[in-house]
Amino acid sequence: REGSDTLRKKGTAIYEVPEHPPVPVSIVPWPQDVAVSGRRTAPAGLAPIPSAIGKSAATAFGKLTEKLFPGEGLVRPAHEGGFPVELVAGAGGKEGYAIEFAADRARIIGETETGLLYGLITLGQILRGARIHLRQFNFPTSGRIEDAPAMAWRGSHLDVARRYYAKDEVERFIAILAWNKLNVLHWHLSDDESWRVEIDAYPQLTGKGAWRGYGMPVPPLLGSGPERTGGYYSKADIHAIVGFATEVGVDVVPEIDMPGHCYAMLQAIPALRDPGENAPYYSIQSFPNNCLNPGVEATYGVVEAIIDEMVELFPSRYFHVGADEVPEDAWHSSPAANKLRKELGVTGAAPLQARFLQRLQAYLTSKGKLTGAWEEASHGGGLDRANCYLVGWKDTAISQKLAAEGYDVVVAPAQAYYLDMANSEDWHECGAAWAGWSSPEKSYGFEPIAGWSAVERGHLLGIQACIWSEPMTDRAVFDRLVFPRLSAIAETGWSSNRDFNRFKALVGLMPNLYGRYEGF
Ligand code: TNX
Repeated sequence: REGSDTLRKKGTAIYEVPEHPPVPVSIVPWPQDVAVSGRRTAPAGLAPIPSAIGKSAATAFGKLTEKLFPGEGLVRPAHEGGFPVELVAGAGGKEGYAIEFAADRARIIGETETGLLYGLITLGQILRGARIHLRQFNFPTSGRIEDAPAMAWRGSHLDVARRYYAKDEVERFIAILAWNKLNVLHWHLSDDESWRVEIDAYPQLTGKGAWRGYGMPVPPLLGSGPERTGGYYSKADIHAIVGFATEVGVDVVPEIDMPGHCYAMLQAIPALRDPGENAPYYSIQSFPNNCLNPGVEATYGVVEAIIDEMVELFPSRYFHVGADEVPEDAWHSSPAANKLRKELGVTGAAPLQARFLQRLQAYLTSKGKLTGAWEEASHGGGLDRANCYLVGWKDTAISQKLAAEGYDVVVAPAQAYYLDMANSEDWHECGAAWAGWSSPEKSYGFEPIAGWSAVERGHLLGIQACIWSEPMTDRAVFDRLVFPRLSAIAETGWSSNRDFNRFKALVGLMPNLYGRYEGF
């Protein structure tokens, strides 16, 4: 058998395995302060021991590791040789923790269950590193780790409309988020291609809108068998998914994309179209007349009934209403829209869209929710800034300007944080390229808030990756596009001291670029 050295000389090695990584323990995202020493055989497993605090953290850690690394035995009771890990109350804030190492035990100190869970995740990563790369990584016997996140909102968006992800896949993804200390799933549940959430008041939304072949004008991207033509999440599925996410510290923010990207919804409920509209307009993705019409009064009742059901399903403070990519000539031939234009004394699409969004926001506010939207929600009059946040996806200069105007913002620039973009400029790489390509190094090195003033930073909630699913034809493509860039973004959101060489050494040793998620 050829050894890795031979393969490397022949130039076939995919990544370099550093003999001496720049850090002795494997942790991603890298903690605030690591001062550990000593070295012991990697323990057989971790045995979390809750005190007055830590019970939920221990349970969540068990579920997480079982989902991500089944059969690895990361958790093992102390009487079966598990390494005792005391979970105790102390300082740490909302998500921070400290770990103290001794030869025969460790202690995690935290103020919240999430902080303690994050301490366990760090310890689990250290254990896996020491097990799998025993020459390169240590399981320490003394010293201390102190940790807390740099940013409050560390998320990923996931588009399940262009591609259906089964419940287990969504939960696996949530587990990966938690393992990377990401704390928000922005869940894109509807689009032109489909509607994915069960709504009792309008069963046709999923009955018709969740499946390919309802009359969409572009051919399905997949279509390789009946099981892949669609699907949706029942209310029970959503309860289970949100319940799991909550346990592992992930806030699930649902998105129903409106008024644009609504072709599936309009196919399912054609009564929402203005019958007098007699000319087409096209979305950037070529869907004709795909926007809910702000001049059709019935729209508001339907949307409110949908929101009523969804706020029961999603406990998050936030509800995202989309607002991206409404064509400039939307509703140009609609008598109902033109009537509203006349009443408001406006022209074009943006003021009508703003009017629509303002009504949605007022409704969501009455339900106790903060309205989320893509950055275009600021067009044509904008939203009530006190009760919303915007996701900036174009140039970060726009996010900065929105922050200066008083909007809370989440920064997710397409050129660096859109994980559907290809990893490299090679023509045969999978992934899209309309926003350019982004290597892991480029995503890692991207400075989302360079040059922002203190006031602007005051309106920064944080950052997120966005995963659009047009190119996600299968798991291998998904993994290749999403990893390790998701972890690169996680480290930008978490760590106050970034270092690409350290990141690269850790990722290179615990690869997750190809095949199934390997973790760190
Ligand atoms: C733009 S970014 C979109 C999505 C597409 C994505 C593909 C944004 C808010 N809208 O509808 O899926 O590009 O990269």
